[in-house]
Amino acid sequence: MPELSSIQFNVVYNMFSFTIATMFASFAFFVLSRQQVASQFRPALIVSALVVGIAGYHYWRIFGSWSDAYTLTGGAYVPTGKPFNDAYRYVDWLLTVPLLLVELVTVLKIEKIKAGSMLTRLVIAAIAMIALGYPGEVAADFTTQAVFFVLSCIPFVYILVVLTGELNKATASMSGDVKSLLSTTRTIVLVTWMFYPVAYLFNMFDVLGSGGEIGVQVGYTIADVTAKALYGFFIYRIAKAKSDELGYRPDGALAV
Ligand SMILES: *C/C=C(C)/C=C/C=C(C)/C=C/C1=C(C)CCCC1(C)C
Repeated sequence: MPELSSIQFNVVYNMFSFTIATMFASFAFFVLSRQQVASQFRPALIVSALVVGIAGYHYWRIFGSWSDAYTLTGGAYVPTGKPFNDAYRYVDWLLTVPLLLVELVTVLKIEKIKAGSMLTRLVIAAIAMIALGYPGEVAADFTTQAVFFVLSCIPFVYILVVLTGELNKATASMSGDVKSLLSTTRTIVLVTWMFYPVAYLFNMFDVLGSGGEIGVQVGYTIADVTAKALYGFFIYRIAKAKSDELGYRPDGALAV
């Protein structure tokens, strides 16, 4: 592990801290706004809450691991010898990526049988993508990093192709607010998921210095906040717009 300047160490430290706050605040929001949507959309909000709850916990552990991995000596952050644990992130993805797919399929209103088999294929591809990414993430040599990058991109491209197709179909079949919200959600998914392989490349090509460590941590953190919390908020808005269309009124609200 390379030595870090004070700025490098603190950028990552503060971003982890901000992410913990965002994930736990989002957890409270998704739990508390359940009553704002009709009952058939509540499972999607519960899944959103699970995703940010799991991620908040893992960021707490990642934050601790980062603090333990360095110590301030003579104005620079030097490695303490305790390795920074990358595995928290990959374990987090193994749990949260399938849940994010469940969230999306739940609000898309695809026939039950078709949704089930599609979800199974997507989840298998997601697990393959993450499992193939990990050996490259922890490898120190360029060749290993590049080989596992390419392997992981195969299921990744499959997921993007399937999701884009389904989202385009679903968007075309909807109207009004739901349509425009769904089209924004599609953009959020496609752009934020692209961020992960890009952050991985930051590491491979040592972007932002210090062996690529800073670039990759900053990239994954921004991607996680948008792919989990912001995305969850759009899922909530889709559920709310669909509930409004159905004439649902939250308890105690005036029917106007
Ligand atoms: C909440 C976490 C999410 C949405 C994580 C998504 C992760 C990816 C799309 C990761 C993709 C990768 C590649 C396509 C190649 C390099 C290795 C990975 C695992 C970073």
